[in-house]
Order: sequence, then structure tokens, then C-alpha cells
Amino acid sequence: MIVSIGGIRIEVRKTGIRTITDSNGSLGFVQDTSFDFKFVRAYFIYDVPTSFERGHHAHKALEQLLICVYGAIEIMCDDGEKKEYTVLDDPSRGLYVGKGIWRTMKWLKDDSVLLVLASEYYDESDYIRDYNEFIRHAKEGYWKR
Ligand code: T46
Repeated sequence: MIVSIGGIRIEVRKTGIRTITDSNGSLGFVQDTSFDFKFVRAYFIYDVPTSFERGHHAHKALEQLLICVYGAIEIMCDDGEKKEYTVLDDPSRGLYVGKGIWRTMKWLKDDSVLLVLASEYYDESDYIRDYNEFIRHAKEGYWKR
């Protein structure tokens, strides 16, 4: 989806991961020219119990690409007005999540692994972890600036 809060585009969209497949299997890759943003950090989340939800926050500035490299994970994106659910279950498809999106990640299968490429280094001050604060920021046009 490409959503709009107060006139600016806030994007959540599925994107293809370059993948080379032959009789020996598949190899997916990303590089810094693959997307509109440059990533400086990668992290991966695993050993999450099935049905457990992580996330529950938004970012002030961070842009990220989420790839479920194994298993199945449901991503919920909320722009403050509507929610959209995407199941990531194919390593050749990623989900770009821009700034200003409240997200949760729900593990649908045991052993699922989420790989994330991030546009900034880790900075706790970029997180909005309180939903009411997120809604207030969205309504006040924080991401319009
Ligand atoms: C996001 C979703 C998709 C670090 O020290 N460095 C890091 O690079 C990250 C990502 C986290 N941390 C620390 C911060 C917390 O003490 O690791 C702990 C767990 O982080 P958090 O509870 O934020 O994890 P998730 O799975 O809820 O969210 C993570 C990312 O933090 C977040 O940016 O968009 O994955």
C-alpha cells in the first residue's frame, strides 16, 4: 500500500528480491543499489514462538526492508488510519516499511526467521513505542515535516 498522512507519502510495499535459481537451489541477494534507501544495518529475529507478536512500535525516520528468509510471518502495518496485513512466506519477496508506520510481526510458523535491512544505525530515540503517542504524531502531521 502507499498511504498518505497529511499529504506525504508513507509507503509499505512488497518488493522483489533478486534471486538466482538453478537445479542446485536458489540464491537471493540485495545490494545498496537495490532500493530507494541505503541500508547501514542488518539484523535478524528468530526463535520466536508461533503466534507471538513482536514490534508494537513505529519509527520517526527509519526505513526498513523485511524479508522472511525461512517460514511465515504476518506483518501488520498501521498508518494511524487503517491497518494492512501482509504474510511474508517467500524469501524472494520483501516488504518495504517506511517511517511513520506502526508495525507488528506475528510468527505463523516455528523456526521462522525475519531478516531486516535498516537505513540507520540502532537508535532507541527513533522509536515510538506508545500507540497513543504514535496516533498523536500522525494527527499532528509529524511525518509531513
Ligand atoms: C523493527 C522490527 C521489524 C539493539 O540493540 N540493536 C538493534 O539493532 C535492534 C533492532 C534492537 N536492539 C535491541 C533493542 C531491544 O532491547 O534489541 C532489543 C529488542 O528490540 P525490539 O523489542 O525493538 O525488537 P522487535 O522485534 O520488537 O522490533 C525490531 C526492531 O527493533 C524494529 O526496529 O522495526 O524489529
